[in-house]
Amino acid sequence: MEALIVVDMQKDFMPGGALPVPNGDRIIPRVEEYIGLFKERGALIVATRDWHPENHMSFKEYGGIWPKHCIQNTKGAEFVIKLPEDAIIISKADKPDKEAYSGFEGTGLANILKEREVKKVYICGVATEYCVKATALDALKHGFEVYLLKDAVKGINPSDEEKVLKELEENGVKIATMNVLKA
Ligand code: VGL
Ligand code: ZN
Repeated sequence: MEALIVVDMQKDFMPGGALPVPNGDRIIPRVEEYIGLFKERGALIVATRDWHPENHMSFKEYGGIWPKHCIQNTKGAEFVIKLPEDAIIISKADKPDKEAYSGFEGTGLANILKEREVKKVYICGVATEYCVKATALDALKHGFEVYLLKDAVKGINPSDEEKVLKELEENGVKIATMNVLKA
């Protein structure tokens, strides 16, 4: 079984949002194309979301480094992509005193995937050097075969992109694109 993991495609991470990823909106069509492709392949579709309480420790006001973003049940936390009815939504960093960049951290995602006999995971979304990277590395630790969908990720700092992809590859993540998957 395969799973597509769409990381944090939420309003606050898009241009105009509270913690924007430059050009983050440009990958929306490609992410939706991947959702369609993986649905056709019978894969599990997982969408993670940053889901912070109003007083989250990652916010500057509470000693963290980020402006307030993705607060539970607000507009900024809404998905910007269309998801199928049966998509699995994974909410992370939802307690005031714990940060979680990875979709596997404190969410039970590894067990959900293992119960469904998922072996390969394909990862896209934002931000490349934070939540995408942490999710990919955790997926490796949990023993999955991991593919990063290079044409459907964006970073907060675009100049870090090459470095991050190289680091992921060195750790065993495979890089894929739409051309390769459709071939
Ligand atoms: C993220 C910074 C803070 C992310 C989440 O989704 O990459 N980055 N919270
Ligand atoms: Zn966050």
